Amino acid sequence: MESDRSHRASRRRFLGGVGAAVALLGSGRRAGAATPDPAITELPDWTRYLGEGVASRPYGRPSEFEAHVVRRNVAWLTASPESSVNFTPLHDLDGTITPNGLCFERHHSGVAEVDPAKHRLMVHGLVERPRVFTVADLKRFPGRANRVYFMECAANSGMEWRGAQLNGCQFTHGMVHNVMYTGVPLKAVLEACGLGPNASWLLAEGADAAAMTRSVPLAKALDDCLLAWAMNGEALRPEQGYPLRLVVPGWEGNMWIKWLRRIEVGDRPWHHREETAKYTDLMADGRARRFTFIMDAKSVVTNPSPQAPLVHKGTNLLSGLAWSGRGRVKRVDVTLDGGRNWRHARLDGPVLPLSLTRFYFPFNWNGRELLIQSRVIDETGYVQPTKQALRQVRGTSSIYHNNGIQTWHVHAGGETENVEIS
Ligand SMILES: Nc1nc2c(c(=O)[nH]1)N[C@H]1C(S)=C(S)[C@@H](COP(=O)(O)O)O[C@H]1N2
Ligand SMILES: [Mo]
Repeated sequence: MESDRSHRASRRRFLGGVGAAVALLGSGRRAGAATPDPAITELPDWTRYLGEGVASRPYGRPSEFEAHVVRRNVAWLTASPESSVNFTPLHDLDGTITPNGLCFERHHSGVAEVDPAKHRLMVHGLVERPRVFTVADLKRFPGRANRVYFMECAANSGMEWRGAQLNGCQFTHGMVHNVMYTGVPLKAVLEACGLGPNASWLLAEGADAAAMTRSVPLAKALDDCLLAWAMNGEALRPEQGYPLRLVVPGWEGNMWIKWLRRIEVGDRPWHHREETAKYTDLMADGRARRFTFIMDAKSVVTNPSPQAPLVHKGTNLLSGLAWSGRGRVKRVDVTLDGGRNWRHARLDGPVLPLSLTRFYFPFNWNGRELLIQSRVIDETGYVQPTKQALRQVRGTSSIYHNNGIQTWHVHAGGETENVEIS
């Protein structure tokens, strides 16, 4: 102890000397500066003292100065926190990958805390060899795959059908996340069970208290679905379905069954609750559209946005995210004047199919009002529609599949607001 303390004291003295030298240099460079910047002239504690050792954070966590970067929920949206949603803080993130602890959560009966030793996946129905797998069994399949996919709840932006409502892209667009999944192609597991001649649909069921089920066309299951046990290199989080989740690339989040425990193979869809009473789209004429599986192309400017207003006059970097359930993002256009002039944004980072794509657009801000929008075009040529165009086809009674163009109104002071222009 004693030697520790004297070591620290001498280190302090030594660094104090360096500090004085830095201060001299600083004032020498900026001759005449009235108030020297203490961030330059004074040595902070983190330079003066040793930091924590390597044994103090066995599982790392973000800096305490990032404590505001969290998932948030909107209390009045749902009747209970167990059947509810929180939102990814898109305005505080960059790149394309969502950190595991910030992936939005949508549960119908809360987070199931599943013991993997007691978890099984049963595959039965129209198969030649019904089988029960442990997660360890699935990890022995040779065709293991790593794929980056976005997952968007069909209800993302669902509160905006009747006009601009929530102030923040976290709340208007935060029911989306993008991670690298590790798992086994569902095709390999189904083939191991031997598909029956009439097999054409399957039912996936979760082990949570909701025992959520969705029908999935067999063609999709054989195309690119995964049974995933990992996200971004580590085990799935309980919130995301630990120990096993169904990955249905490009299709609505509701089909990505978490805590997956059962797959029944059949010859027709089941028409359960989640595909009749919920996750259907009520049209203007009172009829409902069923099985809107694919998430259409969508984009949003994440910065600036209501939670991340403009503060700097001069050069700024606009940033945002674009994605499409039909393939790759081909182009993103940005306007600062409510759609009079459109410019191409620069895509940066990997542009993967069925994955979030990052875009940037530098601009100069002189304090004037702006009406900012982004518009994505995917590789099929599909162009993200305006909200008015969407409503012409869909009416205003929908909840799901609102991929209309978002407008942010930057006021003269920089505050930024969710608005619509017509
Ligand atoms: N078992 C089960 N799976 C589920 C759900 C659920 O409540 N239970 N919610 C679904 C819905 S509606 C969505 S949008 C996604 C949310 O996944 P996330 O929590 O990883 O964001 O999971 C889907 N899978
Ligand atoms: Mo959802």
